[in-house]
Amino acid sequence: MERVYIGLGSNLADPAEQLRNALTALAQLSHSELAGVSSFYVSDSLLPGQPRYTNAVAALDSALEPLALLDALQAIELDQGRERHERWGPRTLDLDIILFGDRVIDEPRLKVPHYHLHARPFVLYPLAELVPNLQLADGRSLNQLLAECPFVGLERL
Ligand code: A4P
Ligand code: MG
Repeated sequence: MERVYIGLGSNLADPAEQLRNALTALAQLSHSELAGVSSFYVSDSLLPGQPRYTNAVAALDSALEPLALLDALQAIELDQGRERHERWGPRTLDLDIILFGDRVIDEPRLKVPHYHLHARPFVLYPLAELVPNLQLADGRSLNQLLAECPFVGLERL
């Protein structure tokens, strides 16, 4: 089993309900155990003109290989009515693999650590609830990233 952190986001169709449904689906994933969930946070979309997002981070212990887990997450997204129109468009559910153990993955379908981890308070602060003293594979600490990414515009539910 490896510890995986998954970012959840939704800004359509009752976002908090979307996140709760996604967590139920994650808890039922094969070869995996849901190990923890952060609080939910609401913030403005990074793109103007979109509804506000609700975000959270989940800790999953999984024996799945990274691409198999990505397939499973995309199946959950589709199950919950995700339609891909424009990149960064509004979505009923977005599931991102933030960290996968200590692995650094650079494949066409999967980049880990997630490429925007360091710049996104709605990922960093929920992650810090679950693992406050996290060290990243590149040597940076989560505390360092938090210091450079103020808790601005985030509302903890
Ligand atoms: N992919 C590569 N690496 C990963 C990974 N680590 N985890 C690939 C998951 N997927 C990964 O994703 C596009 C492709 O990325 C996937 O097919 C997968 O193979 P997508 O979910 O279809 O597209 P997307 O989500 O529209 O693009 P992207 O770049 O993932 O957008 P983000 O980064 O998710 O940003 N504002 C707030 N407040 N909260 C948000 O959550 N999210 C976005 C979307 C914009 N503004 C936001 C939020
Ligand atoms: Mg995504």
